[in-house]
Amino acid sequence: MSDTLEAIQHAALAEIAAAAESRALEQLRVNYLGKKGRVTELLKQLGAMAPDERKAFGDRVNKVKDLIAAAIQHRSTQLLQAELAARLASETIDVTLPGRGDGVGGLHPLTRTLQRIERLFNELGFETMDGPEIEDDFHNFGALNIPELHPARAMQDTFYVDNGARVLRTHTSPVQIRTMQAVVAAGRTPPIRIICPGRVYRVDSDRTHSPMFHQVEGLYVAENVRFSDLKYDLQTFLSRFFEQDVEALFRPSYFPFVEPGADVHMRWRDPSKGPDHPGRWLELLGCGMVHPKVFEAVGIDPEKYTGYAFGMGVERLTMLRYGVDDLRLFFNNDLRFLRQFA
Ligand code: 2U9
Repeated sequence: MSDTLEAIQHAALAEIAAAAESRALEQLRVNYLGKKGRVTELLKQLGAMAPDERKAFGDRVNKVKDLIAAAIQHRSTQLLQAELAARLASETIDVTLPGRGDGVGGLHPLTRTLQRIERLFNELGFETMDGPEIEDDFHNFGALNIPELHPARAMQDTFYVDNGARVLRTHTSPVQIRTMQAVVAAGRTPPIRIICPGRVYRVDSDRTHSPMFHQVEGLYVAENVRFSDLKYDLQTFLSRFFEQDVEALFRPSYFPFVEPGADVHMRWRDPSKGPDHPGRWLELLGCGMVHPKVFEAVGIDPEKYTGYAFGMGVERLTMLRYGVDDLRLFFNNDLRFLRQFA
């Protein structure tokens, strides 16, 4: 009997020491100490023994049982620590590796053009102003000499809000109206020299028109402002914007809010046709002398002050400067297009 007990103890301790993973150890616990384990089977023999023999043998078996249990516990701790160390070693991440998303981004081509136009006019003494994109009828149409039922309203069809009580502005001109009103209301007088960049809305959509686009409009009001001032300032702006001696042509045109009005064209040469080819006239923007009715609408005396105004489409100028032939590319958010300007 006692040989068997010693043999069991010896075998158990050797197998426990040799167990290479927690699962094998658990199997050993079942084999020796489980319900049908080898140590448990020995305890079952106690019933058939004489009382004095039973106590002595019971004590010995229990000691072996405790010994094996302690050995399993000890080995289990060792194995868990080793397994943890192995996992930590294999699952480490190298925090010094470079990250994947290291692109720096860039400004949208329209933003670049807007900032460029704004900077050039700021250098010519224009202050930047902005205003609401949802406007009332007076600021978008009435004050600009576009009465109800005027055909110019059809040309500037837009999106109506509040059952037609308000509109998405069709140009940034309401900002100039608001600025002049604010000057009058504050008891101040011209000169006023401002540019108004921003989003505008019209019912228009094709390769060169989008229902939302960007304008920069300018206004200069003072005593004795003349058409020649307008020509000089626009000529200066265009040459700086296109970084060349732009040859500009002012061709009479009609806008309700200016009189006289003009479209400005520049000579556009195709390099492949050589320097002697006359090129063609390309329309860039519109302008004119502020209509007296506009001054009357905001309470400025048209006998004392004159002014010029102009308006340009930012998408159009961006297309010309960068050679883009489809305006919708600006709004598709295709990185293959946008990256070229970053
Ligand atoms: C006030 C008085 C007059 C602004 C002007 C134009 C001519 C013009 C177009 C250019 C391309 C609009 O974006 S576009 O389609 N604009 O041709 N704009 S005069 O005249 C004003 C503005 C405000 C108070």
